[in-house]
Amino acid sequence: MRVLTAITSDFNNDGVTTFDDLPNLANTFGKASPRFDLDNDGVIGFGDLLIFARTTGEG
Ligand SMILES: [Ca+2]
Ligand SMILES: [Ca+2]
Repeated sequence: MRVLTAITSDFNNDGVTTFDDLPNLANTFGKASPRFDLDNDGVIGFGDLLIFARTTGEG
């Protein structure tokens, strides 16, 4: 049974959040993209960047 995982900042799915994941987020900036909407406000913006920065280096 597949378990849905929470949204993380690991956009390229390599197991860790690094700056390699940043282009994926930047590409959706200003758009509505649930996969990258870390603060869940409906659009990709600075709040999501802040969360990304805070989680960089985490698994
Ligand atoms: Ca990653
Ligand atoms: Ca957002």
